[in-house]
Amino acid sequence: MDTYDLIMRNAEEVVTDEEVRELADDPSGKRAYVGYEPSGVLHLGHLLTANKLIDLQEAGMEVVVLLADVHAYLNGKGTFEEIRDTAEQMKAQFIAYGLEEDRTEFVYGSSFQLDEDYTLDLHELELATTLNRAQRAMAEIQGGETAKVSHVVYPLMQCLDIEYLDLDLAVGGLDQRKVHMLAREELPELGYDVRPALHTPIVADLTSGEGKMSSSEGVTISMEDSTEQLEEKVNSAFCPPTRDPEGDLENPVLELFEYHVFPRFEEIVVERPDKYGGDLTYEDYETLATDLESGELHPADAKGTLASYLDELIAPGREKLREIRD
Ligand code: NAL
Repeated sequence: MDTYDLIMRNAEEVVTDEEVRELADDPSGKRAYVGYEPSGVLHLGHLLTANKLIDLQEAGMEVVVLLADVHAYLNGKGTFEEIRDTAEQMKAQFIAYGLEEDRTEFVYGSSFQLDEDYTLDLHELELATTLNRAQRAMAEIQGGETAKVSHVVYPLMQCLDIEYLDLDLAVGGLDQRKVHMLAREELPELGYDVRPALHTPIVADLTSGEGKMSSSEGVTISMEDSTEQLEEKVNSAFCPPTRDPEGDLENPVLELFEYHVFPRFEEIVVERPDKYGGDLTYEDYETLATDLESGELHPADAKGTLASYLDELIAPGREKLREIRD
């Protein structure tokens, strides 16, 4: 795959395409990053952006993972001490998942966000941004209440981080797009450069195919799931045989194949007894999706296969978590 295609694989949106093409022309030494509010257990939402970081490493870029402890604090996730603890666990799971340890820089937000220069720049941004704009940037991240002052400081700090971490590309889920748009607008006001952003899709809720899969509501798959729990969740997932003609409902089983399985495996084997036609081998997502729609691939076989590949992906992280907790 050429570098541009690798960078763009499974990206829902890039801003702007032209800037990303420029990066793809000369990726070596360029820095891409994702920020995560530390959380003790990684779930598929984290792994979707991690897959993109793995793509970017393969493309020759340097990867920065921001362990956003101050952001988590501003978002009410606990005391600094609790957040730090979960950040260490998060880091261990990312490495177990496949981020290359010696080519990934893990940075704590608190290691630079409390410095004087940073604070003064933050105040300048506060002065330049309306409350309304900052609240709108935060709404999709916080998912409801943005009533605290901390919730409007949060997106401004996220904008500044892009400058302070000296990044060439900001990566995030589609729910981060308003923050990245704010950054593109505001950073030049402070005399800083505009950086391109790449957004990954938001996977639909597993059981309904609607809205987004989230750890706070509904079902998500995490590093903590046993093989049996994983099978149970995947087996009860919504998996309509044909694509929704109205286009409102997604097929989460197909989405997981597309965003989580195909990027990490050369080929996917669906094991079937000979009397049901024998094994099927897929090298690309489209062929599998077409077979599911035509009936050639039964949803039950698709789900069983999905569960076993996901299990393989999370097994090292699950093992790591056990080690940490024992
Ligand atoms: C992402 C988050 C927090 C701080 C960041 C700083 C710079 C770049 C990305 C960042 C977490 C993200 C979330 N807002 O919703 O998980």
